[in-house]
Amino acid sequence: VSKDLNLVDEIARLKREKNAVIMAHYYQTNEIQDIADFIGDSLALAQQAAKTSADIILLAGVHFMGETAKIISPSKKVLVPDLNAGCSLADSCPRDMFETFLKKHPDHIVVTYVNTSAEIKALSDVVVTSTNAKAIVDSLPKDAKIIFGPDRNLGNYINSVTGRDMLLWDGACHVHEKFSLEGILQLKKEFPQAQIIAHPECKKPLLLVSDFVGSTAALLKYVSQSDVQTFIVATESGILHQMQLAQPHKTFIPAPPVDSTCGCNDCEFMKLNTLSKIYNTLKFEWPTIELEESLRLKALGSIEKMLAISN
Ligand code: CIZ
Repeated sequence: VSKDLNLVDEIARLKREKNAVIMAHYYQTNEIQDIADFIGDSLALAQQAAKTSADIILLAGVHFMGETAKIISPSKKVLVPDLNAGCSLADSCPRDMFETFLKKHPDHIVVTYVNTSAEIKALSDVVVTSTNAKAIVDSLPKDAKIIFGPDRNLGNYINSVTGRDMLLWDGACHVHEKFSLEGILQLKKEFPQAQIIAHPECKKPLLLVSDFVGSTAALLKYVSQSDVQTFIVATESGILHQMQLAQPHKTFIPAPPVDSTCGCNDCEFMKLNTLSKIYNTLKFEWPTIELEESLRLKALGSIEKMLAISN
């Protein structure tokens, strides 16, 4: 990309010319969030993908989010800025191993978190996000046997708030698992008025000391509605941008990771996306997300069930 190019203007021009829309996840960099037409968690992005009238969806997030958009909107061209932007949680649930696990428990309803590949969604009865996981599990018959995957921390948390005893797949998100409980409690000593707020993908000891647990959308809503002025935020640091924009006079402190050489918890996959990659992706309409139709249709069923319960 030429240095003279004003990327923000050029991206806006390409979007207009091509009837494209940019959807960005809360974990994207501030500059990407600032040029997005729509910012949200994966539930909101999926809902938006289902109703957009754009011809092209550029999904600034990680690969499974682009796949979800393509599953829902097959007639649209779905672009992602970097095909290497994967997800440690999705990778912790390979299809062959998950299929073998399901075969051992054929009488279970299969509930999977949206952070999975299309292959895993195709093996699932219903998909959930962290925003709607409790409501969807609550909607299942009380005596149902349930498998929940791939996030063991979210699964444990949903078990605790629903009173279920779901069988959990042993996966996790590397970003949410690396927060330092010690470092967070130290911060709490320095800022005794601050509240600790955490994403349910964090480990249980951290959730137990948190004042509020919720998805990115729920955390954002919570900080806007609360009278508290200072928050220690235990999720990927990208969400702090929208929190600060919504509440400019409040203080948001990113929860420290175990590795003290880096100040906050960034997801290196989310952060692979850049403005220049977005420009090139829109210009060349590549890379695209492509899915085999039979796989897409199988995955669609479990996403449609989720959207029907969430809408
Ligand atoms: O579901 C999502 O978008 C993720 C990955 C986190 C959240 O809670 O929003």
